Amino acid sequence: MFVDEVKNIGLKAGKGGDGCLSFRREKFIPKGGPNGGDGGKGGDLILIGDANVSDLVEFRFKPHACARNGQPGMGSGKHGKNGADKILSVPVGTVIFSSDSGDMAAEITAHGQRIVLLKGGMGGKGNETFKSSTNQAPRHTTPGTPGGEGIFDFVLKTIADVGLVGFPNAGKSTLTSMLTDATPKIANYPFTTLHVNVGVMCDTPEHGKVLIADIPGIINDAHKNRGLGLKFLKHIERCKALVYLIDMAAVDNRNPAQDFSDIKNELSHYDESLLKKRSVVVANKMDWAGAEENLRIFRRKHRVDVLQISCANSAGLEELRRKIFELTQ
Ligand SMILES: Nc1nc2c(ncn2[C@@H]2O[C@H](COP(=O)(O)OP(=O)(O)OP(=O)(O)O)[C@@H](O)[C@H]2O)c(=O)[nH]1
Ligand SMILES: [Mg+2]
Repeated sequence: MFVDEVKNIGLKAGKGGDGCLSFRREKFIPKGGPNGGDGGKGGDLILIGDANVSDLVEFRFKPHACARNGQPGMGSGKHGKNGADKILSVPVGTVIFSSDSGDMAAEITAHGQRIVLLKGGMGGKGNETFKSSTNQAPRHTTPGTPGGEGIFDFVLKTIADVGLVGFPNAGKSTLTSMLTDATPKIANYPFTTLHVNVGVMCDTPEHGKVLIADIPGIINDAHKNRGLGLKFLKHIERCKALVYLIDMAAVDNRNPAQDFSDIKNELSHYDESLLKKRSVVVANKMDWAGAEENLRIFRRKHRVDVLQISCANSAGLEELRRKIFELTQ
């Protein structure tokens, strides 16, 4: 199970410990003076980006977490212990929204990034603090303040440079396996991919790290929840560039020209700005008999540059690599 969205996660930071009311009581020392210590600070609720955590499944099964409360102050001027922080490891790319307002509260975009989502309460003051020349025996203390709390929705939006979009069976996962270190499942039937796969295409000083995201295929009327719907498009929202992968084998009476129109139409239903991303249109399966003819028909309808490849014989893959570097610079 791959979980990329969990709603209504109840989170709470720790309350500050109360200040203590106490006086020194020692033999032969009458009126020993105030010695109530301060309360400890409440623990913070902290999020840390962890590249080894791949999804949000943990929160599906445990949709709540709280940090520890601070301990109350004690006599003899002792401070209460601070409450332990609660640290939640989340996948890189997690966006946190307030469930009530829908406003974004935080975003984790890097491994090791640390965000205090909710601050623990302050410890209260013990009566020792209030001692002064005019008040030698204060009976005043303050309570610890409450920690922050709230209900949040966690949404994982994968961070990749390039997103692959296309109809099911177009060869997105095959291409991902050829260009990157990822090993997604590949099969000759639609909806083989059921969640996002991210692969590293390169990691060099010259080009930096280039990540490619392979998502499940989109079909016509996906915005009406046909097929797997559009919910996986959140994983390409943050990509710099898109690769439109068109299946030129066009078996089962597919129409590549129509496929491209449909994909763009579905993307625009999700978010028009996806269509404004830098992109390349790639004709796959050019090894197939009839692919050339299908491409000719495609070109009559769409006046766009098309890069021809075949994952079966690796034709055009080097050129596509170069194009991807260009698009992601
Ligand atoms: N002849 C030929 N077959 C290809 C080529 N690229 C992919 N295939 C085949 O097409 C089929 C589908 O490939 P996938 O990579 O699983 O397709 P996908 O786009 O990831 O499909 P979904 O995950 O269902 O959206 C597999 O049988 C592949 O072997 C190609 O260039 N030429
Ligand atoms: Mg696939």
